[in-house]
Amino acid sequence: MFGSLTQKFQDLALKLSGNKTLTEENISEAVTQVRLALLDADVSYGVVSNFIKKVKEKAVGTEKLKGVKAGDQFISIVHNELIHLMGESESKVQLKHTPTKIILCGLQGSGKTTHAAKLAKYFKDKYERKCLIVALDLARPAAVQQLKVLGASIGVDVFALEGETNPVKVAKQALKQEGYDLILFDTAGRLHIDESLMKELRAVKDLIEPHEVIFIANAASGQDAVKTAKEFDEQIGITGSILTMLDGTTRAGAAISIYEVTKKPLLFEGVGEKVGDLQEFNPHSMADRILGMGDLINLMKKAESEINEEESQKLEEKFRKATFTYDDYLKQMAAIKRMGPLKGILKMLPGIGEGMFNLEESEKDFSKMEAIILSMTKRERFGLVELIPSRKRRVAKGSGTSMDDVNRLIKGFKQLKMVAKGMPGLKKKLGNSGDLDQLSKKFSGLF
Ligand SMILES: Nc1nc2c(ncn2[C@@H]2O[C@H](COP(=O)(O)OP(=O)(O)OP(=O)(O)O)[C@@H](O)[C@H]2O)c(=O)[nH]1
Ligand SMILES: [Mg+2]
Repeated sequence: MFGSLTQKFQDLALKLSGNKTLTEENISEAVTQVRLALLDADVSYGVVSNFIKKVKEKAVGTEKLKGVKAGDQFISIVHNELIHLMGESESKVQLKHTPTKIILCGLQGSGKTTHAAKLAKYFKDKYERKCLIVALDLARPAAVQQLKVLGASIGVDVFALEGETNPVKVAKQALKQEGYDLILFDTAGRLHIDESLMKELRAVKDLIEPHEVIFIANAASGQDAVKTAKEFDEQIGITGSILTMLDGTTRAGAAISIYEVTKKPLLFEGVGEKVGDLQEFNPHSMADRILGMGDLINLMKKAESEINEEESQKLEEKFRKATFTYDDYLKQMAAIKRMGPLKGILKMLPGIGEGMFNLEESEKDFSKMEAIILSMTKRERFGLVELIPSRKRRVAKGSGTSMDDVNRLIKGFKQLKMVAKGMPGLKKKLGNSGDLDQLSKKFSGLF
């Protein structure tokens, strides 16, 4: 997501690592690089200047910590400031009212309709709320249809008035619907902000008296998203934002500056076209990702719901005793597979990223993998005998796969074993962020 930015920050830490202390002189190049990296990622000039000023003050004014490399300390200061820039703590949509009324607004194609469905699914699945989505985008006939299809796919009711052209009238009828805990209003978008759109939104907002007005920001549009957020906030009054299209963009600018500009919390991030592709926004986790630390927090949340605590502990033990077997490998791959598309999940892990092993292929070939492991003898599965070529040929034949497949599986197994063994280093890498012990414990338990 933030590929080039991440690489730049990692290079910086390396360059500074030879220094004993941070001084105005030795950080000047690093500071310039941070400035360029942020500008390159489309963060606005004003936000960058402010950010740099704070980083400089902290870096020069902070006493160097014993045992911490100067480069790491500098990155840690940048990390903290990034968190600060994105709002410090995780913000949640409050569901105190019945019904809680939420308006989604934003420019055309920013993801309003899709995110109305994603939010409904999220509140339904996670908080068991009965949701209604109201179609207030009457400009395009296809918009109502799009919502109905989405609603049906997640089992959520959609309210629409066929033939009606005034969104205020639709909203009025929708508010009379009873039995819902949460009502989400999907509004029309425009290519640019114009007076008629703002007028329509103000009228709708006055009638609905919403608890939240969420701005849907297309992160791929960089600084434009930030300018638009500011404009919507000034004209309509927003209560928070959702960053969408984060899966497709390399310009992190919007992500970084919307909070700074509106002072309204970033609530969620949209990371794909499917209704399940929604994550809670967490400034710590986003800062980790920007600096290339992987996305532990999100991974942990997914892992927590999918991986059984007892099982993780057993596996952790196995790793320590180096008795991790092909059977365990299969079990873990199955657990990871349950968590969602492999690629998305494993990319979040520090040190794995892309390229280490072909994740998409692994997912596609999961059943192949299962067949290969089940074709091994018990001794082979427990790693008691070396898988020499004649054994590999037998396994390939028995599982209806090729030697290449078998070799790939062995390679993946060995790599995973290696990554898992390196896990204690993870704790050090992450410094002192939050529930670290628990996180790294869970993390190593994953494999
Ligand atoms: N990759 C990716 N695509 C997304 C995401 N959110 C939405 N989309 C896609 O973006 C396109 C536009 O999304 P919509 O939800 O229709 O956008 P909208 O704001 O309702 O658009 P209008 O109603 O025309 O103003 C659709 O093709 C969605 O599938 C996301 O987080 N990532
Ligand atoms: Mg729409």
